[in-house]
Amino acid sequence: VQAVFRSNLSHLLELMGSGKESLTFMKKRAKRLTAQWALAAQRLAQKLGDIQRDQKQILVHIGFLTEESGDVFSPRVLKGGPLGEMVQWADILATLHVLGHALHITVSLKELQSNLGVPPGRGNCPLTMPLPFDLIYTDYHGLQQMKQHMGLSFRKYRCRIRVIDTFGTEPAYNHEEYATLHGYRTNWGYWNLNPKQFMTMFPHTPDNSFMGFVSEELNETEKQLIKGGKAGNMAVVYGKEASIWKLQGKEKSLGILSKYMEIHGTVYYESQRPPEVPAFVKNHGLLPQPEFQQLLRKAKLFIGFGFPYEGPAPLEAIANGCVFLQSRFSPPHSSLNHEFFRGKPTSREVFSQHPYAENFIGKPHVWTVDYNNSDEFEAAIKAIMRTQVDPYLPYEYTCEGMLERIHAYIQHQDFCAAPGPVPAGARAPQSPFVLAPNATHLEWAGNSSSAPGAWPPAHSLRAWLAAAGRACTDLCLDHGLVCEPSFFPILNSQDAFRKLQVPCDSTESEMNHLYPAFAQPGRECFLQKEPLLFSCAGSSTKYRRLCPCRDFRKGQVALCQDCL
Ligand code: U2F
Repeated sequence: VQAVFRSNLSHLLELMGSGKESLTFMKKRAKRLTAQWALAAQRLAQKLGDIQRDQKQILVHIGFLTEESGDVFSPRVLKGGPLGEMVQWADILATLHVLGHALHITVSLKELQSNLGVPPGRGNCPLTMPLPFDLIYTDYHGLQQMKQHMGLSFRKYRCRIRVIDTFGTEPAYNHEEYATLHGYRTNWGYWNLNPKQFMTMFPHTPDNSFMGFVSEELNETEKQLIKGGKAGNMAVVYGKEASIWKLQGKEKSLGILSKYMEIHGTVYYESQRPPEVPAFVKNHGLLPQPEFQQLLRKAKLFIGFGFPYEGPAPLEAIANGCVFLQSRFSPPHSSLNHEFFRGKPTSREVFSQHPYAENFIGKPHVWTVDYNNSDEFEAAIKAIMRTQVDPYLPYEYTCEGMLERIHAYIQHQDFCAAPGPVPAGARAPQSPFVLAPNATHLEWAGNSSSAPGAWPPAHSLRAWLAAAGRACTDLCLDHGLVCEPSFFPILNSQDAFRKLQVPCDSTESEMNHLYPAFAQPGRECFLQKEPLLFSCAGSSTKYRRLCPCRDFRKGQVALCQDCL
């Protein structure tokens, strides 16, 4: 059966069921965005032409909403709890539905079991049963539940699973044996999945797939209207929970801000004003999403005081013509030094409250400053008040961008296929690379048909030897490219080192998430022995890593030029 784009979401809304506050929030959102999805589907259909798309049978099991996992989020939907996850799941459901696939949605263990065909009363089913789904989208809670209730089928079918994982899982944490031996074992990781099966909220590391969510897009008339209607001295503070107002050192910056602007907040409260919120702040209480958007449309500035990390609201603010001002973290926050990230399966260092806004959007929309430096802070506020900005939304966060990306994943990502060429190891034949004319990096020289169906296509590969201490994620960005882990297997060879003129005295093949790499002392070259450990993330001053990079589409970092 062919998948046909859908512009009507009413069937999806029925499938989503009811009862929980979280589901109500998600349904309202999907319904409100119907027109945007429909228009995006029309545009993407035109762009793709008459390409063949199979309709997939897809199970979406939202583990964190099940009673069995505690469902801590639903009761907090109306109380200022995190809504970012709800925003994302609503958009994932809408995307899969609009792309024309057949959805089955479960938010309880019972529904999960009946969809998987586990006989009632047979908790841990030891049999391998045929799985009626091509794809399963779930989260870490759901993954655990499936492992417990699918018996032997879990092993067989786990390649069909996609794990929605807000902050991401780096390869070193995903490989069970390696994580256990080297101190990367956390509560979440070590599932031995292909790291690309984890799908993140922002493009944190290319080791995972970037899933994302959407923000509403304005048409030209709306943009002009909003620009005209801005209150030049109105600021809205980022965060719905009173606790963010207790963050250290905030009083001083708030005091400075209040000299120039009228400060608004959307902090949840029960009966009286939360004591943490100063009297000069105009607090609206937690607003329904559309009213929050209206507030952003009037405001000039959206300001973050360090928490929450990496949520959707700054993108919405920027899309509605606000400037986003946020604090720089120095030293950066990570799972090593901050409670919030502790136990998360990543070593990523977060240099500001919203690194995506800082690195992918930047000025004039995003200002990242040191809040401990009052002069720098005050200068930023003054400069912002003089700056005119247009509403801006990166393509990858529009409905069309999200549909395009997920379409490409469904069409091309296959983690069930027999593993590609085993890392070539020391006996590798000639690899299809040449040293580029400027002698700094390798380029692909094979014809593109040498790996039919390979995705992303190998001809977009370019490879460098990074400086000591540099991660491949950063090295590729330095060259205006992005690291592409699926190219590691073709790069992992003695021949690649040779062509790059790396002076290897010896070459070993070992398990290490930083390999392939060159160790200057001893002039040793190391190849990767375990394909699951290929990792864009990670660095050590001991090694110069060998890094595969690729190009990307403007505003769509997940896809290479020829990836559609
Ligand atoms: C992030 O979760 P949050 O829910 O705290 O993320 P936000 O950026 O605050 O925004 C979530 C949505 O809340 C909406 C707004 C956003 O789409 O339109 N909203 C609202 O409806 N009413 C209001 O008054 C104010 C905002 C992140 F997404 C999570 O993954 C993290 O767990 C969490 C902690 O870092 O931060």
